[in-house]
Amino acid sequence: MKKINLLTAVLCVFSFSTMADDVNQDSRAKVSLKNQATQALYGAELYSLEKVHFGKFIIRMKMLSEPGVVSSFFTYDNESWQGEGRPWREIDFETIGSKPDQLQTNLITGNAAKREHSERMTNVPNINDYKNYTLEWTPKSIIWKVNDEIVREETAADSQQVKDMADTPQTYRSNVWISEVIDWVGRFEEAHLPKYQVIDWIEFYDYKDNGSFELSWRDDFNSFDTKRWGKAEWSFDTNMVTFAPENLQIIDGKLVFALTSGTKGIDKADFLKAQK
Ligand SMILES: [Ca+2]
Repeated sequence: MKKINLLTAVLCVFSFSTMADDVNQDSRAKVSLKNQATQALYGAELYSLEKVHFGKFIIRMKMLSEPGVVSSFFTYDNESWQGEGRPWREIDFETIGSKPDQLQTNLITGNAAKREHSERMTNVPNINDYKNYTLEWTPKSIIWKVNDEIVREETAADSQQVKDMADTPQTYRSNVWISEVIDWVGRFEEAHLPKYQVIDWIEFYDYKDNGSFELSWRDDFNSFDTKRWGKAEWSFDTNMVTFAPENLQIIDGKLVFALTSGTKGIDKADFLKAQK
């Protein structure tokens, strides 16, 4: 009897640690209560037309930390969602609205049927203010910085995900949306809308074989460059908003992403008031 108890105890410890490693946005989505809305919700997504393979991004951005909301900049292999053995490839900066001022960094590999996550949370005070977000992606490492301070570093020596990420060129994207998964993002308050995420500028640096980065382009968003960017018009599983081109507009040299309820579009006066 004693032996059985000991065995049970060992198994419990083992399954607890396994479960802890597996708790992520996908596992939470299976058990969580869901956010509700009374009207259609709209968000915005910017996506690149080109792909890059390694490089450095610096994004001057006001993220949106708000219950229920995910605000992001990320790289993504566009074919990931299709599954059928295709790998999933994604590197994320995201706010997670469940707690104020939380930045989630994540690598997603595996495939659509079983995504591998490595979510990490970092406290970033006043995350709703402008900050510089830097992503450095090389064959050897992936580094996330906020205002030039490293908040996370993963190396190919220690992370299979960093090795896996190196095999596929990726697009780069930014979006703001509302997740139905309360256990992940918190309880959404429809009355808080409209809300805004803002990008002032983005720089991209090519990765050189000698390990250095070289400035390739900078976009100040004084106009919308249709040769570089597209505006999404779709949604996806667990996302309560539809991405609407009307909710992604340039206002006074800033790229504005709006979350709205009931109607699409950005009320410029409301946006400017919200920036004060
Ligand atoms: Ca600008």
